[in-house]
Amino acid sequence: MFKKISVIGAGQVGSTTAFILAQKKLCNEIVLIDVVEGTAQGKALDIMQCNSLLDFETKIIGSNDYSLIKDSEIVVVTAGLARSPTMTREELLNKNAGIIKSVCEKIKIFAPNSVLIMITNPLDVMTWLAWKTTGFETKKIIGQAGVLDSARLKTFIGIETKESASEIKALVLGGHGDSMLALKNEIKVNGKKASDLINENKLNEIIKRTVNGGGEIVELLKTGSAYYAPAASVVKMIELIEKENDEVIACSVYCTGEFGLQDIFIGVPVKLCKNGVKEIVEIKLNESELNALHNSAEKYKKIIESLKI
Ligand code: TXD
Repeated sequence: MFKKISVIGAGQVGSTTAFILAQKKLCNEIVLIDVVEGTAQGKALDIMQCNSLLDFETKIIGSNDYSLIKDSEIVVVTAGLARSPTMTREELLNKNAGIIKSVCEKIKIFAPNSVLIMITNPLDVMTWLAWKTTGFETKKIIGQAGVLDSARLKTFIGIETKESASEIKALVLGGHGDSMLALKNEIKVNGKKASDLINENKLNEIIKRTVNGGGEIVELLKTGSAYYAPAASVVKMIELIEKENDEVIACSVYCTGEFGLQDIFIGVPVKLCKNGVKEIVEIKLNESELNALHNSAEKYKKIIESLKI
């Protein structure tokens, strides 16, 4: 059990993360920080008032004061703007870059030993910016995207095969955007290859829906973007950081030659531990998968070069 986990940004993803974390009893204290006066305080109080109903002891503090994140083992960064229906993740770039820079400067001062989980979009770029701003060891900075994209794929495969989603294995690599890459051959339903159970057209349709998984929800909601599954994905990562087991998930992490990728944060298979990234798992990819992964990484390298900060 962690002593303290802080969540920066008490909007939809941040507050839902705190709400699930409290119920999972993963830490003694959650600090929720937001720039808007009252938002974090109100959400924290609301979540605390579930304690007798949902049976948890977690203390939840909401504040605008970053000094309260001191000694956090994990800091989750959700601060930023969400995508509107007409906005791509990349258009959010410069607005969110300014926010992430200011947030990470404070994390560097108040929680220099924490593991950082980044959520803000465009995810792979903001994860890189968090590294540049904090100067933390690369293994301590992890972007959340692949857990969510893989979960979306599992949901759709589960609906199609009528199997429980928890019996489905899937991995989505690459950047959190249109260039993400679902590993078709890795999709297994109760140990069987999905391609033996679902016809190719349908499987391709499911993969396409996964790639547009966030966009589909943005269009339905009209304002704001998805938050239940994104928050649950963060909590899953925190569980794995705690357990330090060998479960392999996809996260945006710093590559130093793995899959031939250099000097970039991008979604690859990893194992997590209390220090952050335990290991990047170099599973075998075919040539077209490797190309797709490299193209995705190149795309984000270019976006990083275009950053105006
Ligand atoms: O899988 C993923 N990585 C994603 C990412 C899945 C879903 C959402 N994704 C992105 O997360 C989304 O595109 C946004 O960039 C972030 C946060 O999404 P959310 O839906 O939570 O946005 P909200 O509800 O607008 O909340 C953002 C909060 C809001 O309360 C602001 O007041 C606050 O961030 N904010 C700040 N807090 C602290 N410090 C600063 N500087 C700050 N600026 C804004």
